[in-house]
Amino acid sequence: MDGFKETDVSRAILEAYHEKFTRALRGDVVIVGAGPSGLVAARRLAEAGHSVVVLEKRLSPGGGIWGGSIGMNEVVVQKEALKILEDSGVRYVPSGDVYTADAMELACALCLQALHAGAILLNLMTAEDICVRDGRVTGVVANRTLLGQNLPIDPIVLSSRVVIDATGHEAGMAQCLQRRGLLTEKLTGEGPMDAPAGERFVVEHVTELYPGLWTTGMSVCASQGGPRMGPIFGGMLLSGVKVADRLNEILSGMGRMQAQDSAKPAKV
Ligand code: 48F
Repeated sequence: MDGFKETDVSRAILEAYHEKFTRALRGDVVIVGAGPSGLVAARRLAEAGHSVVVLEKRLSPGGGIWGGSIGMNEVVVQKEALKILEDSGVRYVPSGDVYTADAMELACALCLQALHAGAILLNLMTAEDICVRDGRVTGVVANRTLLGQNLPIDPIVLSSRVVIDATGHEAGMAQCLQRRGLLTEKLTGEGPMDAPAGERFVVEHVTELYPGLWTTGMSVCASQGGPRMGPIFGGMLLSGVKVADRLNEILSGMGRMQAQDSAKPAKV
């Protein structure tokens, strides 16, 4: 147990993280936000053979799952999304017309499944801006959480063929484009609470907001005026599946990116 030096610990972390971060610098998909929609999309895209990086600004991935409703750590899921729970090994119990699952179990399972599928997850990493070249999103500008926001420290760039805005209520990547006047339609922000309508909206309106920038989860509602819906998660999970399935089709059609400079605009 004591046959190592303290510097061995530091070196091991530096080398492993350096290797992981180097792989993350260029890939098929960058997903900003490790909430339910982003993690489901990450797993599905990675399982299809795409290189996927998820950036999460907080210490813990899982987004809004952990807190359930006002800190009661249970989440509600509709029957249409039960297969996603089953595929992730998450247990659930019926409750009237819906089902409940332990929030901790769901957050941990989605995270583990995304990692085991091959996605790289970088926490404490805030996507602070987006890269655009020739009218197409080509990656994100990231900085260490708390660092770039508080000190004049330059960021780092991760390039990808597509970026998914899975930032939840913030719709952060879409906001970056709006600030530059690059979106033809103004972001409308979320509508008032209407859970059944919101659950439909978040799946039906998954879209490419700008060439190379897709939305999933609550950022779909936040960017296109869909209603908010509170602690019901079936729509978030299915929204992650939907964006992954759309991108699997598109990315497969385009072939693997050898170099970002050679990426061509997606036909959607
Ligand atoms: O908010 P979040 O869980 O998004 P979601 O997948 O799910 C929404 C539900 O949790 C809930 C709901 C249920 O009905 O309405 O709100 O749409 O997860 C978004 C994640 O993105 C991270 C944030 O910390 C959270 O973990 N995030 C937000 N902005 C950034 C970011 C950013 N600029 N860079 C990196 N991570």
